[in-house]
Amino acid sequence: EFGRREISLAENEMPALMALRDKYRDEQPLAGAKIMGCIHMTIQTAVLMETLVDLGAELRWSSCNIFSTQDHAAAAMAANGIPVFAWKGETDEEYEWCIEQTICKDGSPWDANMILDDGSDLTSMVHAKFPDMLETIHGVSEETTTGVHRLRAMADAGELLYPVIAVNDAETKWDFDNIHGTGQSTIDGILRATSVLLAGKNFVVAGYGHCGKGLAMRVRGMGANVIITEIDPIPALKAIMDGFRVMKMDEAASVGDLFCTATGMKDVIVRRHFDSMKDGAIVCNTGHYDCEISISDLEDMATEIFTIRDNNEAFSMPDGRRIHLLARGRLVNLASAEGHPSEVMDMSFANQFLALCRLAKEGSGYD
Ligand code: NRN
Repeated sequence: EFGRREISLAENEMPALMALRDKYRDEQPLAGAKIMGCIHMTIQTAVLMETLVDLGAELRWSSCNIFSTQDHAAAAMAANGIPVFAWKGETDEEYEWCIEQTICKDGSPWDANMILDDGSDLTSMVHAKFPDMLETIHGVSEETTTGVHRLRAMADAGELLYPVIAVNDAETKWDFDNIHGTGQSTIDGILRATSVLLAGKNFVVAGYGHCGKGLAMRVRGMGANVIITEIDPIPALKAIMDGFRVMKMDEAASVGDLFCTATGMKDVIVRRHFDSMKDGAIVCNTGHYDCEISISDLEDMATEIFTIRDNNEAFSMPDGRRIHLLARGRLVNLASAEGHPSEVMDMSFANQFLALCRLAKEGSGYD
């Protein structure tokens, strides 16, 4: 019931999806569409899922992160007869198992013909373990920056065997979701895990892409002194001209009170940075994968690790300093809060809907 109540609230905040339901109900553009979905199983995703079903699709669904499922959203989908394999706090093995359940029905691959992916873990698994399905899959609509990067790398290597619609690259997705969604939901995740004062603090944002820019803009609004770290001179110059201090992480590590990575790269914050951080420094990540902060370095250095509260662990250093890691370095906005608000996901998911309708219309001949 709780999930259904929140879904009905979200429907009022997602007018684009609701208008698309009305516009296309008679046409049933997704009749015959059998979609495997791998994206954060949130209330907003539930509204997208029920839109797809309303317009004809059959779904099997998992989340694309072990911590991002909102269980009441997943329960509402299950109660509505939609096969969903997702819960908050999956192990890495359970995560793989959940994705496999969306590929297989009763133990063998079903006749799925489309994919909705976020980060392209589902695409990777289908290509690696179920290559026979590739003939019947018209293509994938990919939600996020990291997923698009991975798919482009697969395509460049000649390994991508079906078409991709990069939903992330739609202006009405990245210029709103990545900037304004990430800005608000990342602060939300940090505050739920720490209740820390942001005003007056030195807040280091690693990466000045769309997500980093949105986060920097919002954190400045909370009164923090924002420092940007970058490896690319062009976004670094943009950050300077947007009025932020810019430095390398080697320098920022000793200045920051809070750190959040938004680079999509790996090993952005590593041992030598932890060595020079202040006592009580708070470190987190809002990128898709948990590779941006070196958890293994932090674990190797720590004399003691203990949980302060949900999504907030203190790592004690030999010299007595304590460093706080939020959500185990996994995307803090969805692991420690509820991801982006409905209004901005409405824009992203309207694009997802249109992309899936295009894949359904073009069918397997799509170039
Ligand atoms: N509430 C949400 N539901 C949500 N917040 C952010 N995202 C969400 N997906 C479902 C995704 C954004 O679109 C995470 C993706 O990585 C990002 O592109």
